[in-house]
Amino acid sequence: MKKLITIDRHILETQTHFPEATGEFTGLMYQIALAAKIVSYEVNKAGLTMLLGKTGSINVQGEEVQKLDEFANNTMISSLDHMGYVCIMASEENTEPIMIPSRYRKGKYVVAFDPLDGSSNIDINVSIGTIFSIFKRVTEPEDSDGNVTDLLQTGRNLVCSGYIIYGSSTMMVYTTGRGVNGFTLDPGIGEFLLTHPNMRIPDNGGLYSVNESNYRYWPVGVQRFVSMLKSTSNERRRPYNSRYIGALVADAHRTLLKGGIFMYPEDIRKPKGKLRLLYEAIPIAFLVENAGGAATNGRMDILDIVPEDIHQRVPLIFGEKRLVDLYKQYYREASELPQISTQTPDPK
Ligand code: P6P
Repeated sequence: MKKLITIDRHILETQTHFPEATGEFTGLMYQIALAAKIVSYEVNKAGLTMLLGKTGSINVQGEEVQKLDEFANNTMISSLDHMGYVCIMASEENTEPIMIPSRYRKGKYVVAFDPLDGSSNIDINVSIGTIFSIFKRVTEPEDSDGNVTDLLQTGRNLVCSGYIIYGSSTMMVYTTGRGVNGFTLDPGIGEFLLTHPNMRIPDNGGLYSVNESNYRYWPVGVQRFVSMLKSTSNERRRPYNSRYIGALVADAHRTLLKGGIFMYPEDIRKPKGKLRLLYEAIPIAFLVENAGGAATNGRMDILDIVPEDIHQRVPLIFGEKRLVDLYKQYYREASELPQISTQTPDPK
């Protein structure tokens, strides 16, 4: 019988890489996997239990909060706040950092997460996901409340990052800096089983992923780069294929498995980009770099950016390193040109 490697066993084996590990990291990852199972169960029956539809409240992003958003957020918080592993958290759904209740012990880890990314796709049954970043606290003393300093760390300090994708099957993909591994939930036994060991981004995936409705607002270098990908003047001598789901976790998962490049550039309407640095760009960038790819904001590595705010937006481009490097070249060369507006004005 083929050896079944559960995520719990894999996490435990990963712990041996951390000589100072006290079991807290393992416990923290168990709790994230538990939250993932609970959210997966609800996502997969949402259509039946009327969890669809909106609660009518508005979150910090100015977006209508859907019931599954709230459920996923509450599940992540309640799974992580009481075990003594965490000293502070941040969530896309919470304006302020999430403090650990005074009745619970504070731990050495810091977790930032997007509890249900792509939630606008819930009602149309498109894959959605949870994304998380795990850091070690940088403030003292160990058993005190964490603070925003613990959250505003660069991706180079990550201990772990990952996502759960709720699609045709539920998968949890994570890295601790030593390769990327994917686990598929077997709902029959309630276990995540190792199905995608040592994920590596394929070269020459021949795919590009971007919302082209923003074309006229992009920097000219981005316009030129995407036009090149769609022409026959690229190295393939034929246009790249376009794939865009509009849910970051789904687009990231496809990029890890099939290659290509994903872009959410800044534009004149969103000068800082749309995606969030701390709990979207940084965790995805850590995964992509550990799978042999690259992630940039157009000028520098995502993992080198120092967050200034827990909800800070950032341009996010990731995928095959060759393509990401080419994107940066187009971006740099165009930015060195005299700045003339090439954005097509909106029709009167
Ligand atoms: P657009 C989903 O709302 C999300 O936050 C990400 O999951 C996704 O990558 C992006 O926004 C899609 O944005 O502007 O293309 O709809």
